[in-house]
Amino acid sequence: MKAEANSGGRQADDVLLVVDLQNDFMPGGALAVARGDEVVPLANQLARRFSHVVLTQDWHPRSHISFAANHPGRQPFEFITLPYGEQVLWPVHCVQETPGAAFHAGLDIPHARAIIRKGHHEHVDSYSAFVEADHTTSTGLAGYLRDAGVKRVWCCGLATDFCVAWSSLDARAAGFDVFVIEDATRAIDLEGSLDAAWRDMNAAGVRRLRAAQVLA
Ligand code: VGL
Ligand code: ZN
Repeated sequence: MKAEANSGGRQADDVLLVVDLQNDFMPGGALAVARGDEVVPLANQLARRFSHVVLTQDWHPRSHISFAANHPGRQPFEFITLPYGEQVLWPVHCVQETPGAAFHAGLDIPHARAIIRKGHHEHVDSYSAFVEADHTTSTGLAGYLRDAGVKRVWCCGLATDFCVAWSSLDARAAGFDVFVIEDATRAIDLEGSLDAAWRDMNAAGVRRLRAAQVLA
């Protein structure tokens, strides 16, 4: 990192995107990510270096198409093909207004400016905070960030290989410089998904760095 990027407080053209630090993704949750809780204090620490922080929140209706329970005879972690492409079938998770969809109690980012809720359309999943899985429906986040003068998007949270990866790839596609703070993420790693995600992120020019480089 250049010294300039390590200068403590980040400027108006930076945003920290804190992805899905919700109870259902924590150990003991419905779609637990191993050691996902370890990311929470680090996200809090990182957030203190950014004046602009946006949180994302996976926010599904109970009838959501990504839930194996809504596909008779199917089990969690199977793959199916939907009109918009391949979809992993997940355990029921992050149902709107349930405790599992709430942010981890230790998340402490009072100055977060916006919360992007995603996956709220019954028939379309959305790992990405920018564009839903139909590759068409925008959440509005890119326009919001552009209007706020943001040029660089710094990502942390869960899960590295799903919502963090898809969000960072879409942030790149929207023209932002993108950084994934690797040790402030944890992965699901389903059938090689973590390696595939890093391959895609590297190919897209997403920069991979450690929290210490941001906090230095
Ligand atoms: C996520 C699977 C399903 C994530 C959300 O936050 O990475 N993964 N829904
Ligand atoms: Zn989900």
